[in-house]
Amino acid sequence: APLIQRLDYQQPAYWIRKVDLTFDLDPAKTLVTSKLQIERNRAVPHGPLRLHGEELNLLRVLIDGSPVSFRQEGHELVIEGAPDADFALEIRNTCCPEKNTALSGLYTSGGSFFTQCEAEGFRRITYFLDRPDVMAVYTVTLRADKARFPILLANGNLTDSGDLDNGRHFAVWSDPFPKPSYLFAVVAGDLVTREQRIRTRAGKDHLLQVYVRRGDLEKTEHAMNSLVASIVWDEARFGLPLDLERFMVVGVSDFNMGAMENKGLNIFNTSALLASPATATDADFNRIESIVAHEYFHNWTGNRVTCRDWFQLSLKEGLTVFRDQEFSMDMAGTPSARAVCRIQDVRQLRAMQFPEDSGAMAHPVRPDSYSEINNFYTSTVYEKGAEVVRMYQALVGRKGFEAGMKLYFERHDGQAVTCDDFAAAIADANPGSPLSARLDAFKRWYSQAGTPRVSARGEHDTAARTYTLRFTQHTPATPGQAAKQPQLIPIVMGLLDRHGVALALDANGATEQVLVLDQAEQSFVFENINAEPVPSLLRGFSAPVVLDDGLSDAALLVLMRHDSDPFNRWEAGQRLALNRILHALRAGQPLQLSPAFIDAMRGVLNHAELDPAFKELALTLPGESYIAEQLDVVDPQAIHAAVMAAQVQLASALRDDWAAAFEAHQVAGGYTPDPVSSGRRALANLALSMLVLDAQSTGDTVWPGKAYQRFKDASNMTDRLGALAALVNANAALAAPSLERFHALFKDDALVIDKWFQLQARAPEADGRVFARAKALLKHPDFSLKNPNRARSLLASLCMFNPAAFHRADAAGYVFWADQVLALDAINPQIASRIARAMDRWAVLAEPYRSAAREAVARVATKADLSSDVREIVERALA
Ligand code: DPP
Ligand code: ZN
Repeated sequence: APLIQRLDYQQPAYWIRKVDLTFDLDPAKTLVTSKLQIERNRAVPHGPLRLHGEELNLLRVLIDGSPVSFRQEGHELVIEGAPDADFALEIRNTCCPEKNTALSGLYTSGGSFFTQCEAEGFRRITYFLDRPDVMAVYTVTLRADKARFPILLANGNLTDSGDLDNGRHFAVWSDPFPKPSYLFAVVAGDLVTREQRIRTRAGKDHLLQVYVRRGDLEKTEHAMNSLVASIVWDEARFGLPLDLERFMVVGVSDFNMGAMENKGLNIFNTSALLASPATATDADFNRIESIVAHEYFHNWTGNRVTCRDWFQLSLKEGLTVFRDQEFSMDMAGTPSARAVCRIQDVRQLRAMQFPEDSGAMAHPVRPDSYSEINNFYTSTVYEKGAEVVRMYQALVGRKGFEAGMKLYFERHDGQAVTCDDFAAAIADANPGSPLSARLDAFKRWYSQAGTPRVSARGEHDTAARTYTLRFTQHTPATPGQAAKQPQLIPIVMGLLDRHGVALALDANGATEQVLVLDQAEQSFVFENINAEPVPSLLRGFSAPVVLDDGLSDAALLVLMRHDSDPFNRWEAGQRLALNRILHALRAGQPLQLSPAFIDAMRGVLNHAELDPAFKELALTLPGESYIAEQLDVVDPQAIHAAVMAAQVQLASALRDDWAAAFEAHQVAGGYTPDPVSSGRRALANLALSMLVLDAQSTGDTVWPGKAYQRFKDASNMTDRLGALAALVNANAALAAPSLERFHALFKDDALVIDKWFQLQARAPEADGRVFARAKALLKHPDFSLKNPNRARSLLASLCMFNPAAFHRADAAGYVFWADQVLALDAINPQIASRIARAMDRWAVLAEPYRSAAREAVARVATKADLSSDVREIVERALA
């Protein structure tokens, strides 16, 4: 596939203003009749009409009712003789939904029809100018067998429906809002619905519907509640109302992404929609709330204002992730619960985006080139993109940011625009802010890949009573970008004395300030500082950078105990642990936790005021991929050994405290996924896993027995899975019977069986046992490469989330990876290419992993008929 360059953007030669589609739905052969109102774009030179089309069978092409000559060039239908004046184009084609295993375009799942059009799936339904800057008004007629497909849905409002001959029926939908083709959607099948009517602030009535398969209805209550909460929040926080009479959400079990924001007809992976206390964990409930909100928020940030081209993807994704993160924090409520959300988001960023930003696929938030756009739905575009939006807010303030959003919609409602347009709106609404003065420097966040390294050193001058903070910054080279310019970095900070008391930073007595870095080296001087303070920098993780503040363990302990910023309290504890682990790894010595560290952790665990959810995060050691990020040469086995050693020591040293914590954090009464009770469950589950781990080394059988009992008796999935994980992760003797029992209990619930696969493939490796089990699971009757959730539950779990099981001296993990990527590529290139990314960072591996990993990537690359998706990933890896 050719490389597409951002700077090559040109407007299309034609606009499509109106679309009238008719579907005669049949799983084996669906007939699509498309009538398009087309207008030449006079802003660009006259040229042929080139429509995208893939995997289609073309039946006829008419212009203004008459046959016209055309040719097919690769994936394009080319019409030379299109009229200069407005014209009507009619196309008839067929496609084959039941053979569509790529799950892009129109496909079947569980006997129903679904679509996925973002980014370029519409061209697999019919010929079209399948690009986001072509926006049209759609009318859609669906015709299908009434018994098999009683529900017929498309975007917008239902304007007509009725019966046809031969047991068929029809429905006509029209969407009043012009939209790009990637937001088109159709659903047809035997589905049931949960409905709710709401009246919004503006006094308008709306119908909300959640459609799922028969039997799943009782699992949709949480999604519906989340939708209502999202609607209320967006109106309150940003003044953005629901603009549709009817808003529909549909669940499907075969889906490549989490969910999709099609106008008025969101389609969800069932994993991001269905929840009941018995089958979903607290984390699932949270994730569903945030994805339902995310897709709903796209209705403004993405749909009303969309992207001009796919290089601008972060315009809608970074912004919408930021919005869903803000929503989750507001829903969480208390400052502590908000901090827990923030910590979880940062952990995710560090685990996924930081490695991406330093690997073969490193790319700017607004990429410069791609050959397959599906490969750029990345954590850089999403999560780093959200951090960029968060920095706007840090620089202009919350009110200023809201004003900027208002201006953005005033200027661009109904348009397809760019990241530059967004930046201009926020800056223009905030003249005089540190942003508008240095907008060009700020926009380097869109153009430069790589995670900036910031170093900070403080110097206290006793005589002058000043404290000087000297910063340097540097962004490492990334593929195609050797030299970088300084980034604009907001550093939210404070100073503490050595007893933990916050110091005044200025004459007004403010104890927190935002320093804005924009040079390679910069200093800031604070006056009236009597003694060497402890700096608390990058509070709330105010910029997506790696900070080296050179703080001693003693200083970190002050922050951990006293910082007013809960994020930095957590961060200080993580840094203490990280320092220990890195020290051991660099020295090649066994890890030994210090008594001071153990005491600090005990202090956290037994603290009278800290929330259990916060404690759980503070007592969880840094992840293996984040530790790997700190090292120039990565030995996954050594990292795993160090983390396991730390865990065993923490388990043993705090044994009595864990036991007390476990007992003290039982949740009585019925299940609710609220932050307080989910925090208690999280801490109890961590305690239990520590106790079972400790029992493995002492030979104690009490705690494994208790875990087994809890596993059997649990009244909710969080506790049941927590107990099961404690047994499996410690390799307890009771793990095998528990896994068997769990499978038998939930064999008919695909989403729970996904957890069963995932838990086994993610278990801590010891003696190759986990890898062997994962390989055996490939042959399990419930395993299938065709269902993306199932494929990920085994393959991504092993290859991307279990480094010690995957990176083996005998290279068997890499052989497994290559085999599965190739097998999957023949079925579903988008999912194959996700798994392919497990090798992004092969070049930093220690030997013998490095050479063996490279060889496996090269082997995949030699396959002649790879998809363009996987080809781009492996070629970048080898470049
Ligand atoms: N469905 C994906 C998302 O919402 C892509 N738009 O992020
Ligand atoms: Zn999105």
